[in-house]
Amino acid sequence: MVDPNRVKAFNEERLLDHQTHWGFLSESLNHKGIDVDKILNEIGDFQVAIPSWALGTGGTRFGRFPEGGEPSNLVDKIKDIGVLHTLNKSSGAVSLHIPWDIPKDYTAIKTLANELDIKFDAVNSNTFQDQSNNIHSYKFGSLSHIDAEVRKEAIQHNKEVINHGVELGSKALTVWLADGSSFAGQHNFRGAFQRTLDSLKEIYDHLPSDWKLLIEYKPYEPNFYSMVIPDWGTSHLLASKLGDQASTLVDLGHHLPNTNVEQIVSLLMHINKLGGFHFNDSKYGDDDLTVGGIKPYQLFLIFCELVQGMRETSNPELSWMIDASHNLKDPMEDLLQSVESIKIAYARALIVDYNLLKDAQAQNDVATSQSVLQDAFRTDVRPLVKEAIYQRGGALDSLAAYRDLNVRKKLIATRGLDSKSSGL
Ligand code: LRH
Ligand code: MN
Repeated sequence: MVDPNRVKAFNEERLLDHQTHWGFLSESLNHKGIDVDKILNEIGDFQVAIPSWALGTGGTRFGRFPEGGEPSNLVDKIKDIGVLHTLNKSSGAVSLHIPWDIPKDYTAIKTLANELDIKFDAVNSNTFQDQSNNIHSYKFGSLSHIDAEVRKEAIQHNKEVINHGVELGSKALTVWLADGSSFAGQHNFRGAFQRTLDSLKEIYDHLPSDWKLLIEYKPYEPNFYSMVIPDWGTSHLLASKLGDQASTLVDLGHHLPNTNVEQIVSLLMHINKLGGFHFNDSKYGDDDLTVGGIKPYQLFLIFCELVQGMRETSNPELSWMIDASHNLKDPMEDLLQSVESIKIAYARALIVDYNLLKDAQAQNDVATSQSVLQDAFRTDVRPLVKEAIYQRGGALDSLAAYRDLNVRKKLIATRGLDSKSSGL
């Protein structure tokens, strides 16, 4: 879809302007004693997994406004991620959702992904919808369901998702449960928790020894009185009872307003039980909006905890994934902007002077602690992110390149206006 030579030509027009800004920034960072080459490599190597369910227009219950040219099968989804990765050299992984994206031909899909330098990150199970071949309904839950036969079917589904992942080379299963209640008295909290734990144990025992089980929490929706796994504490309780291969997945949108998410991240890293992320942003609920589009300072503070945690704890390697849903924007433009926001937040967190911060914290010098962080946040690190991507053959401005190359127009020409992608 995207000819790398067109990306080269696109960059040539912008190189001089980039080098001016990059020259100024790298000099000022060097002046502060920052190891610029080390940061360039950390930012350049950093890959974010693209959700297979966010390459189309999910819409809301009130309406869906598709752009056209959506990928209606897994091959086209991998190809679209290939376009993103060609432009930003930062989207080298996909997170599949089963059964929305069951590969028809493992070898063909792996070959295509390999050609596009795309790896398979965590696979996601789905026991929040009834599939046509379901024997039982998940209306009243799945792993927590009062009926053992329903739990058995949900457990079997998760085992099958693991098997699909093993075929693809994935190393993690993400479990998010819609299980809960919408009316007080509808179910017994302790019973639901215990049934969920027992079900997860059977799934855990099916994990290959080098796999992770990522337990995703969410305070509400689609249940509106209680969720069986509403918060990080419950997710961690389950993960700690299951074993070392189980950890907590933090979806940024799964927090009640004003929750201190960076504190949750730091504590889970402190106990080596942070498994990964679903990056997005939100104003009110689980809005699944562009990363860093509403709370960029929170995203920066989260990465400050991640940078310190990755240097000072032995938390296992994390799964870096986006979880988004689109209705007003071109899905691929939104994903390009989200990946860029993540890299900008990470780069800002990497230029923080943590020694100065620790000294100020030791003196209870609050103003200095604040300014150490704000100095980094107020530094325009975009030239550094662009340089890292440019050095790997990507576009100096992935969104502008995407438009310049008329990608959406070409997709509509080949797939039509009405092609619909599976997912949310
Ligand atoms: C639930 C969730 C979960 C996915 C779904 C697509 O809100 O964040 O991660 O399974 O979105
Ligand atoms: Mn999620």
